[in-house]
Amino acid sequence: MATSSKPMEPLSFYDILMRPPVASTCCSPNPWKARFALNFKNMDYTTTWVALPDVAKVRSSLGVDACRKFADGEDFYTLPVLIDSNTGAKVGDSFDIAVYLQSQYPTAGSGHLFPPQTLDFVYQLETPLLVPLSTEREGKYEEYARFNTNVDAAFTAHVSICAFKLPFDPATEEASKAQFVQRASAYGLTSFDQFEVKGEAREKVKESLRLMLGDLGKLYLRDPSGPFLLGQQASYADLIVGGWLRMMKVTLPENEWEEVSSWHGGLFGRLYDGLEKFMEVK
Ligand SMILES: N[C@@H](CCC(=O)N[C@@H](CS)C(=O)NCC(=O)O)C(=O)O
Repeated sequence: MATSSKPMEPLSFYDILMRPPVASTCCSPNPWKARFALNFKNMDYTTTWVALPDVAKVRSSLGVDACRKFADGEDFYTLPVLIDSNTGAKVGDSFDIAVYLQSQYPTAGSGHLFPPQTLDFVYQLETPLLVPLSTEREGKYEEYARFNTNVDAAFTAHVSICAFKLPFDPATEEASKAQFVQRASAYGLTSFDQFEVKGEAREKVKESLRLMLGDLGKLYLRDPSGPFLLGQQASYADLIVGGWLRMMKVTLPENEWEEVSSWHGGLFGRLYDGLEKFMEVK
């Protein structure tokens, strides 16, 4: 805990800028997990919005090492980053941010982010991801860390139906799209239009998403009082899933989001609605 008599400085949170107004368009899943955690803990913080092509430059200038690598081993600079000037902490990974908030501000806001629970959701990737996920950390809250890795893999495997409708900021839209195309060039992509997944191919991804959500949903059926895994008590595990649901809500056509949120008895729609109390964009 910050124990000095000095008033607490607001924390600085860095997220990726999308098309204004950002409050309704920001949709990067990992920054969302961190925002959810900040709001859960009722922290005072400000957001710095970083243009997508500037993420590497900004993260480096903050002195925060990359926590992801491209398939060729090159550093992949990402957000979120959280800086806490009250303690001097600089944290550059959404999971680490939640762990930091829990250890530094244990009693703040809605309580413990990591209450003990079994999170045995396993997702087996059929093909390697375009950009590998961060390496799973060992140490505190391993059950949650494993869940985070599996949920990230499960949603990333279906993110192809989201990419085309990402609400890029117009000022850097062309540069952002060029960056995406360049990353996917190993798969033969040469233009952003090729990111659009249509027709039968889209239906196939949606069906696979429905099945994956059915598996994940089994964990939610253990406490049917819902909408969270532990019934009325939200935990960081719900916030992890919520980060990805938020991306889908923003990037899927409205009728498809309606479908996703109604699958499996409306489980994920209820979860999303339940998380709205932690969705304030500051
Ligand atoms: N393990 C990291 C992953 C962060 C990450 O992949 N962030 C994405 C947004 S969700 C990013 O910054 N992408 C930048 C880009 O695509 O250039 C975390 O949880 O913070």
